[in-house]
Amino acid sequence: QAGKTESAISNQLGVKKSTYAGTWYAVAKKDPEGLFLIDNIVANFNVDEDGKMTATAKGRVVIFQTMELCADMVGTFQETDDPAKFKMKYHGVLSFLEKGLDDHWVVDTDYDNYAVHYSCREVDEDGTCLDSYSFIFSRDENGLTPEIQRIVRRRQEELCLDRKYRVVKHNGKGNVTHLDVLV
Ligand code: FEN
Repeated sequence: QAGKTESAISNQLGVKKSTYAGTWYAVAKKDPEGLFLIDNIVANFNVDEDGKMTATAKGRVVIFQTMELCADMVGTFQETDDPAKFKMKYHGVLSFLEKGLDDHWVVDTDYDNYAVHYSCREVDEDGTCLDSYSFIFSRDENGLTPEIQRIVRRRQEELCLDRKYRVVKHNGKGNVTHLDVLV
């Protein structure tokens, strides 16, 4: 799918990391190619005394096509020239879970209610994105107000990703630990 060029996304929003910290519930996501977190996705951002940002993310994954478990992921962030763009190095607490180094852009946030995240894994020669994922995060696991949904929808359009998002369900099974095989 055609993505936006990198330079068109940047908004030079300086992320106030300590204000951004805390719990964010994924309420919608656009999947990348391949394996990904399915639902019950909760991220927790933390900033230490030196200003270094780290995050954990939990979410349901299905392994071996039949078993579901709660993936426990850890990420550390490096800053870039763009104050809203980070490099996120991540891995799973369990070694067979995915690891990688992804972009992590905070496209828009009001810190209190919503955040629009975007990551491009593969950039084409012309600067457009060939493989991306994106999360819409909410401070409230029950979702976003209609007013904020309108803001978010505009951002999704700007990313050329409108209609590519799926709602992320939170069904209360999210308290399973990473070895609770449910099936
Ligand atoms: C983010 C919030 C900030 C912290 C982190 C985030 C990203 C997490 C990602 C997780 C991917 C997990 C996968 C798991 C997996 C942005 C939410 C860290 C990108 C893909 C399987 C499935 C099946 C199998 C093995 C592994 O590896 N799942 O057989």
